[in-house]
Amino acid sequence: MKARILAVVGGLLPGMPVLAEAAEAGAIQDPAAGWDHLWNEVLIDLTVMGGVFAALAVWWLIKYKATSPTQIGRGPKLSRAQTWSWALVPAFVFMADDFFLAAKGWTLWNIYRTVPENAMEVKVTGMMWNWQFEYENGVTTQFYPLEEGEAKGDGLVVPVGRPVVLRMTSLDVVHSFGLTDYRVKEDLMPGRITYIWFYPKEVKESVVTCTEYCGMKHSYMYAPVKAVSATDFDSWMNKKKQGGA
Ligand SMILES: [Cu+2]
Repeated sequence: MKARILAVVGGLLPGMPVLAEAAEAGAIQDPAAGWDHLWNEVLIDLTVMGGVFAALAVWWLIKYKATSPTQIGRGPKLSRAQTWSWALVPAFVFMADDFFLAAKGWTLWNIYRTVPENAMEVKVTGMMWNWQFEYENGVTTQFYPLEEGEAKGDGLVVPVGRPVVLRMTSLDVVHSFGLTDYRVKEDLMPGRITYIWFYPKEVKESVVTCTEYCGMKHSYMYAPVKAVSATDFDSWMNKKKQGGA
């Protein structure tokens, strides 16, 4: 049923391949692609609506400009039906667009909250002031930026082609895991486990930063997120296992 609703919503307008694609059974939905798609759509909507209002305002300013200082303006005589139409039709058009975007936002939010079954799980612990990543096999990595502009540790290494779910908590204060490249962000709190997932599709290095001010060395709280090929990931993991978790 949900898939059918997604397919109907996804098929409403051309240029909505992401949501239509999301309805395909078993396909991994990339939240980042959905986020970009919705963001672009909001920008286009704002531009079109802003353009319409600006053009009308300019046109009316010129059309109804007073031609002499003594001129008294006169409004057009509208019937009751015309009055209601002018009030309701534009309101309906713009509200319909708002609700349409809200519905797509809701669909995207559900994608963000639904972790794919084959996702690789990594436990993330945030603390003043570094990140710790623990893999399912117990291997743990950290990342410490040092005073001299150098750093220690691997950060988060993930294989391309497999979704990654992060189960996160904090040892002390509220931190926030902000991974812009994958369009994800979620808070970490002591005594509570929160989660987000993302889908690395190509080899690249990104940076996670703490996006909640957490004290003196908040700006030191960043770490590399390396998406590597599956073979590189396996050999990295084997080395880690040999070196002791
Ligand atoms: Cu922090």
